[in-house]
Amino acid sequence: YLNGEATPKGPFVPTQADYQKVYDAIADRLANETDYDDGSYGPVLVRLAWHASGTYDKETGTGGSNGATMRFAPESDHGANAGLKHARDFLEPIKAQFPWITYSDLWTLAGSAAVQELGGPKIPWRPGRADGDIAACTPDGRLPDASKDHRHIRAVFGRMGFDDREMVALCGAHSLGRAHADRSGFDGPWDFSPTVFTNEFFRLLVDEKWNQRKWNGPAQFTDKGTSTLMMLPTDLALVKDKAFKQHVERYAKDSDVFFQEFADVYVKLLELGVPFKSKPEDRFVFKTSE
Ligand code: ZEM
Repeated sequence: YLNGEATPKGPFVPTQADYQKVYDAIADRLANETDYDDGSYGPVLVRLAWHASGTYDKETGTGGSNGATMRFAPESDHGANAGLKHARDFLEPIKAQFPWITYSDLWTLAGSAAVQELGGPKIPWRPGRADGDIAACTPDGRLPDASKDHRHIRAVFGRMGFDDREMVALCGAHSLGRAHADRSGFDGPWDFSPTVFTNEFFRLLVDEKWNQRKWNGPAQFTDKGTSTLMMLPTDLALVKDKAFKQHVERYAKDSDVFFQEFADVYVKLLELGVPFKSKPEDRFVFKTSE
């Protein structure tokens, strides 16, 4: 055994230090693999964790991050998951290095690590997810459709168990990354710093004037100032709906409030439907890399 110690009797039980090693390996790989989009795989890792979790249905208890069923078709082929193979493939060397971690724990841990490494708040995380089989794949249509309005947002996120405030906070993840014409059909970044987690998405929603983009693609919006940014119809629904808008304004005004409320609801998202044996107070807070 390692360092000539006696062979341990029971199965390997990873500790917080072991999960920190997984975190550190993800952070290293994020720092070294910069040949992607705006220089970081972080945004697409955040999206993988979200799409693995956001299939949850509180009525039936089906879906959620437990299971990592996006490894299988048909779920991997659902339109909403286009492009997430880049994130899953990015994590394969990590899985090979730490074969004891389940895919479902790895994908959510990576979502937590990516937010922290891109300058966002600490995302406390705990293990306990088991990988499922193909029979646990969720039906298509559980994730939100960007061409829809406030009623659709409330229906989809309500099914997961979120309230208005939580829905708005979660959508602040659009501070990160971009849309790809060859994935969703939409195109462009939401803000000027797509690899840094900030409240800029909310500031732009409030401060900019957004016009419908004139192009052949799906209806999306572009900023009047530079015409380089974009908003989805569902993003603009967050300022068209009064109850949503009050939270957009709070987050635009106060980055600390956004960071705190985002962290709480992203932790909740990543834990939907997981039959933990541990308690919330047992969550690990990972050390962010220097
Ligand atoms: Zn997104 N998202 N999202 N989102 N998302 C995209 C990209 C990213 C919606 C949506 O349709 C889209 C949340 C909520 C909602 C991220 C995180 C989170 C894209 C572009 C679309 C179309 C995909 C592409 O072309 O690559 C809708 C309709 C949402 C709610 C109403 C929530 C919640 C998120 C996390 C907590 C992230 C990080 C990206 C950028 C991915 C990348 O590859 O850069």
